[in-house]
Amino acid sequence: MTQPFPGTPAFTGFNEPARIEAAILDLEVEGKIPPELDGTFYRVGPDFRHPPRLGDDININGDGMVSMFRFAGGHVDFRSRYVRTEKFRLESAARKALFGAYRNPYTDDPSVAGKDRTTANTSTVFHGGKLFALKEDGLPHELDLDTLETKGRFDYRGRMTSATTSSHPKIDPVSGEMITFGYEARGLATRDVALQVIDRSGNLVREEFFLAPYVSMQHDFAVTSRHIVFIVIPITTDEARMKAGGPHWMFEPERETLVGIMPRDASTKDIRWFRSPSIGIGHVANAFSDGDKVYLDASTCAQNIYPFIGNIDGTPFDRATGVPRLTRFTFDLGGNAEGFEAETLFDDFMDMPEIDDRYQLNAHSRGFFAIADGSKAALNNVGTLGVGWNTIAHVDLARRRMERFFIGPDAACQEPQFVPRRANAAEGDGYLLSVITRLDGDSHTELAVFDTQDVSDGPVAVARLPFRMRAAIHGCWVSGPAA
Ligand code: V55
Ligand code: FE
Repeated sequence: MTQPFPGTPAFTGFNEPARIEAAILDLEVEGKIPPELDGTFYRVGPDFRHPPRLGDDININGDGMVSMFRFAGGHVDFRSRYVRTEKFRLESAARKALFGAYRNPYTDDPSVAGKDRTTANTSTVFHGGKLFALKEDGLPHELDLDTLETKGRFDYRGRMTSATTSSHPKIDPVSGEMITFGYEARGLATRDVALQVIDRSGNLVREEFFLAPYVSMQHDFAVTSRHIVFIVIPITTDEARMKAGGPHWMFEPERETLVGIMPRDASTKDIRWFRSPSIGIGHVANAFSDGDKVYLDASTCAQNIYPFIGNIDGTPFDRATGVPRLTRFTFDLGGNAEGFEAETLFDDFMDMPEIDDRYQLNAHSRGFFAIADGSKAALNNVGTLGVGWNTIAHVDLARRRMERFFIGPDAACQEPQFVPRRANAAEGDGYLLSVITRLDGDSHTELAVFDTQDVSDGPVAVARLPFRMRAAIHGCWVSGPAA
């Protein structure tokens, strides 16, 4: 590489690109890895392969770097590898960035016109016996479960006709189906949304298109045992703006926030839209149906939730109205009201929600989060999604209590992953895995294992990498030995 990375926040400190593809047998462990932990923690995040074409960039535009921690018999093995997207292959051959701004093909080198821009950098999912890396602007990329080699872009044998599919699919623990959706489904800035259902064996069995009220960053959605919930927040696009080299997304608070709910066994024509003045709804922890009510637990803030997205009136990102808090929304399908209720469950600055996946789509009482505790020193404000998480939390929703652990100064933790202690363990009883990066003079990344019974006691084991990784975003746990 003949050019350095820029000295901007997205490329320095915790965000400095690492670009390390590694295979390490038996990580050094402090403490004791619980021997019953048997399976693999996969994750993916943005790690820029090349300096950005336009001089600077936003974190979420980095190339997808997948990593895996495989647990067996008290040992942990590690592997990391870039997803070989078309973008990655073209740019690697050229030894430089050819693609420009996030989701703006008008800023690309003409030599890559029409090529697949996706970075596959946001989440991993295991379904139908296959592991995928996901990004909401493209199709899934299938990965080898052992080597992380990219098997290729996956379109469900031609049956997925949408151009996109979400980074936040939901798996029904009862039927084994995966329910997901793609937005901008018929190309750049299109209003089309595709509802997609994949059966437990991995066959796409339903793809139904509808029009969103307006084109919006639909980063997450929700599913219950009986309903599907689409979320439209006022982060909007504008093709003329993109043509002029501007950003794909801007926050436009004059627009309403809309939540569309349909029965799973009905058509997208039956979506009923609930509405409110602009609020920011981000990651979904879970949702469930009870009688005529649908309950949705999600990270919510008053206005723009993403620091990396500009406000359309030119004002800077406002942290005061952008703090995500766990909020329970209630939608009443029994009445005729267009509004809905919102209750803040905790006042903490928290996001990256996880639950015990055995309770997905059904009533849950436990949750796991990353918190940015502003009362502690050394908060890094430029983590991958614009926040430096410094605290891991296990939340008891029934009692409105939480147990939390501050990971120490000069450190940032990532989305926790819950693993049940055993197949029939009680809800939330098990282990919590979180990757932590420390920049305290001995910069490195480590994987902390907490017992969910005693999160506030700190990790029971820490597996240490001999280098620093760039932070990942979302991941998944695949139980059992190597495939
Ligand atoms: C988010 C993350 C993304 C993205 C769009 O968390 C939204 C929000 C890592 O990429 O492309
Ligand atoms: Fe996400």
